[in-house]
Amino acid sequence: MKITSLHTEVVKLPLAKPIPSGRMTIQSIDCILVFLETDEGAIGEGLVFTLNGHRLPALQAMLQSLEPLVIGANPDESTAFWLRAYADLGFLGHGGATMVALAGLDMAMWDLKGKSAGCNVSSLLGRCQTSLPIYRSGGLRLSSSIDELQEEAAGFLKQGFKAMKMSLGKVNPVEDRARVAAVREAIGFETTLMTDCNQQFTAPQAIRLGRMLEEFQLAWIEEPVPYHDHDASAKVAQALDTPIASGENEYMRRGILDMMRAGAADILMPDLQRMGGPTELIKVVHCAEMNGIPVSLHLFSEMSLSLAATMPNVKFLEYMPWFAPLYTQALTPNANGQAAVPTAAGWGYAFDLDAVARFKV
Ligand code: SMN
Ligand code: MG
Repeated sequence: MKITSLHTEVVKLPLAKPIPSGRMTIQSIDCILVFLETDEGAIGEGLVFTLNGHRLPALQAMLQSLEPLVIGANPDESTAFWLRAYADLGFLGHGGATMVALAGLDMAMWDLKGKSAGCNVSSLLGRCQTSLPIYRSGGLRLSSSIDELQEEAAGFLKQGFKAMKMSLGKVNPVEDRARVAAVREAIGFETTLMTDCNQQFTAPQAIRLGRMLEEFQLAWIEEPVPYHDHDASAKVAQALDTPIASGENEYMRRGILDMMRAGAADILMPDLQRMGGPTELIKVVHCAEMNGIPVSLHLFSEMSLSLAATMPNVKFLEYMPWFAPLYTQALTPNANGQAAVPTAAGWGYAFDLDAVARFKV
């Protein structure tokens, strides 16, 4: 089996309401869909994205620049392709657009591996879980009033979610505390509640806020400090009983290894596109397992689900509704608030080509 063509489509997913997040406001989610076709007629799919269309042409050009390496590659030898591309991209660096582009191709390659074997990606690696807890992300934002927070949280419960994440980062910690209290009041203590600071605090600020929030039994406090300041994150993790989660902004094994060595996070959150795709993500998650560190995979739930099914230390998947319009099948929580691992070949989630045409730029 040989890859005979690489095709990319750019789609823009506008948000009904802009989302203030950390130091930026998200207006649109701009994806590059990757299609790899083989000489046997199979098509493998991958998806990478950027926010607000920023540097989308650069990312697309980066993907296309790998065409000479991917054409002729055999998906059964995906690690060989990955290593060649990794080495080839090294001069520009193993982070940013280079690794995101590699991720898009590697995702499509893994889809092809499953499709050519006639099984889900989870079967290739060996499942240990058939469903995974998912949490609703993308809501409960800093811009919402207390009433809106409570209404939205109750709505997520009605949709079947048994876990959800809210943003923190008000200037006055008393305000953040009141907002968490309001969400807890709306969802009770049986629902899992995560929080995300999106790097807004210094270590002393985060420790102070974290202490004020201990009584709310948060599943975790995410990215309390700038993502690269592993020492500061470790200080926060040591000072608080509430687990600290981080890792979505790090690239490749080096970023995650540095975090592990520093004790920067109790829960690691590798991101499929920043890991350069499944080939590296699998190694990183297994490395966390060997070090006794639980993982919650960041975004990309439609693909992460099949990988997480084979990883005993993945305790949660993030469900961000942004990408749902692009797929033929919806990812929804079952009665236990878990997402069932798909059984269809490849990722088990396929692009809806009519929708892709509608969102195409
Ligand atoms: C997040 C990540 C990427 C884009 C938007 C929001 C956020 C999360 O940090 O963890 O969901
Ligand atoms: Mg986050």
